[in-house]
Amino acid sequence: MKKESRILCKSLEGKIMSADEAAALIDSGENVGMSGFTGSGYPKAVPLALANRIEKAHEDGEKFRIGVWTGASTAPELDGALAKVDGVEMRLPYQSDPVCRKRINAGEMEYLDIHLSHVAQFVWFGFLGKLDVALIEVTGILEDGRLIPSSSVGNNKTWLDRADKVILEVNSWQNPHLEGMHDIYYGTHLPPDRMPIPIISPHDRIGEPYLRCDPAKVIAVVETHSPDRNSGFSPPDANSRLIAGHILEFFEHEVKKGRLPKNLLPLQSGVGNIANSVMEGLNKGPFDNLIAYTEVLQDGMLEMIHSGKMISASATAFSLSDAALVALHDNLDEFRHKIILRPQEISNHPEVIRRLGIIAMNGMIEADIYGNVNSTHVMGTSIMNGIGGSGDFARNAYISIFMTPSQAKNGQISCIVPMASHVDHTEHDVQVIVTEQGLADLRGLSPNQRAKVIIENCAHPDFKPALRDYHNRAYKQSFGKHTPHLLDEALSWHQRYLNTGRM
Ligand code: 0RQ
Repeated sequence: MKKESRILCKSLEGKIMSADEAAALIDSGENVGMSGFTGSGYPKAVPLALANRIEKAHEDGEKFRIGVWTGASTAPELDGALAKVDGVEMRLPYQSDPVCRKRINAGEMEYLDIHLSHVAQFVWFGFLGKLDVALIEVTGILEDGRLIPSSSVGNNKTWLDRADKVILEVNSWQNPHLEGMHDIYYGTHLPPDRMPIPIISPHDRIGEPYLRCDPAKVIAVVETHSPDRNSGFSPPDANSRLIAGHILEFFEHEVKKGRLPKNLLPLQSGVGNIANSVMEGLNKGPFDNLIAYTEVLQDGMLEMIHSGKMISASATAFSLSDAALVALHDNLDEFRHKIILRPQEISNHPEVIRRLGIIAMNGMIEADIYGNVNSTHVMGTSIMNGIGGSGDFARNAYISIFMTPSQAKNGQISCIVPMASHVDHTEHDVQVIVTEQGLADLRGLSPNQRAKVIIENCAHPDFKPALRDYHNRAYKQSFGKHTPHLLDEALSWHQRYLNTGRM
């Protein structure tokens, strides 16, 4: 498809305009549902133009802020640019931008950190207020106004359905051969009329390859030619390799015990270097015919599909390095039949995750000795990114695994602590914890049994004595012995190390 042939809908030809003109159609106070998920498929021109407009308005003493709703994290041209000019009143549901993070933690920007599977239904329920504008990147527009989605789907279907005004960015950088890879399901209804989601196997297609869009709602079409923000992965370091090794060994053990089939169960893998290393480990490991039912497709999974280790992957977005992107584009005809991109309300659907029996593997900031996991807040108060889809998967998985190096900040902080300073995943949703030190299988264990296994198998040797000491004293002195704690001491753990100069 040539650049000029990507807008085939005649009635939209008159709506083609510059990013500045499109940005002028967004008013202060509006909630804008933008495309974008882990650096792919986000609008690349209008948010920048809007940031310029907001900056000028602020220089003129006029307040101009909008609500920014997305699929998940985006890029400096969107989150970074709007946060820099203090243009965001409320951000939801997930971000990972340093400028955004700074503003949120300084109390200058509101941030609603919610489960990714909740977003679409909360918008339909009316829980989040009115959605005014949908600003969506697409690969192309068909004659009848339907849209060829881009490199992520996220919440685009919901934004297009619910917003009064639609602005489309048609990005000719996106590969036209993405057409046919997406599966947009239009069968979700509101309670009490909901029906089961008819996905029986992870690779079932249940919808349509295009996003429906009423051309009458489209107020602007902007043509762009800009790359996605691709994520570079560092080659697996020693810790990631060890973590991957422990997980592979655990899988082999589970297969031997008959608790997992030989090709495992559908895999979900979180974002980041460790998750990517686990995928690399699986690519070299003994398991064949693997399947993914996940949220984000990273390099490691793409390699497994290419090598034949993995037969199919269902996700809502790509998050690839430059090299992997080239491989994707070079082999898109092969990948299109093996990869399905779905709306995030389906990729992260609790009912489907529970039924398919997903193996969930996610990163974390810290876990406490009883297995409560903090995925989001450093020292309990500063947001890192957000819960993303980790809760959707962890709560409903067949086995929920959380992984982290045992220490952060060059060994100054233990990632195993007496009491998690913020809890995203309770002890009830965490079956396995892994660090480079080892793996703690928490299934069937009481809190005190869990504490022993987590400390002995996962904590770094430098921190083991203090953790054992805490648990022993808590067991003796605590009012209740079921989950013993010394409440005054537990949450001052980090502070204690700060005072002794270890942090
Ligand atoms: O900070 O970059 O300033 O050095 O946290 O830590 O070790 O690089 O690990 O990239 O795997 O991220 C939980 C953040 C882990 C991620 C989290 C500091 C550390 C570093 C990153 P620096 P690492 P990762 C589906 C799944 C929630 C969303 C999710 C995440 C930075 O996995 O956002 O799971 N998860 N989604 O130094 C202080 C500690 C720390 C710490 C780490 N104990 N104390 N700082 N750090 N542990 C995908 C989506 O939902 C889109």
